[in-house]
Amino acid sequence: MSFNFDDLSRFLSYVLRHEPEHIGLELDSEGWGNIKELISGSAGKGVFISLVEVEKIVSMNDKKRFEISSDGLRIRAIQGHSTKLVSRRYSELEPPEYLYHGTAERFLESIRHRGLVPGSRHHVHLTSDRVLASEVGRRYGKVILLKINSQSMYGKGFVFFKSENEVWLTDCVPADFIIEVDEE
Ligand code: HQG
Repeated sequence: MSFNFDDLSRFLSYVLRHEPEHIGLELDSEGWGNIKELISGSAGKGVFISLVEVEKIVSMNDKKRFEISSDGLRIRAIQGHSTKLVSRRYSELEPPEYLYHGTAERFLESIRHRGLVPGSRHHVHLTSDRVLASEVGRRYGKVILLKINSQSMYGKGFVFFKSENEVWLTDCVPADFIIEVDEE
């Protein structure tokens, strides 16, 4: 079976963020796994990917989702994990006044009641880029853009992290800090 670049990139997201055991790959708590093991484990599942392709996916990735270690031996997803093997440390940072989260209309009732929760991932994902937030929400249906009063959350003691690829992360966003924005 042949895979195009996007398929391979999605496959890397799947194993490095969610199911490393699918290819028998070990990840440490910072998300690092051995590239040779990734390549051989993938081949064992019929996904043939060369070292050059891995390097190309990492360097050309639109959201800089992956990183290769400075010795060239290991690879990781920077954020977005759901696997319990990984528990990354990120830099704690004061957020801007507002951050954005794109979601689907069908989740809105629940979000109004419970606020934003991480679901299967380790954090709620936020961005300073409202266009990007809308694109993320669109993946799940009719998009709703939520503006998060992040500075006010921070003032109340909520902790924010920023990943190396500029994604803002926090444990939860209570409904009081969420403003529903009309995109049009
Ligand atoms: C929703 C992309 C019901 C939430 C992006 C979202 C991101 C609730 C979905 C990264 C809820 C979870 C993550 C509640 C939250 N009730 N639904 N109380 N609270 N939700 O995919 O943030 O392209 O796990 O709004 O850039 O959409 O993959 O999270 O719709 O950084 O690199 O539950 O994925 O990056 O969905 O996306 P996800 P997300 P990549």
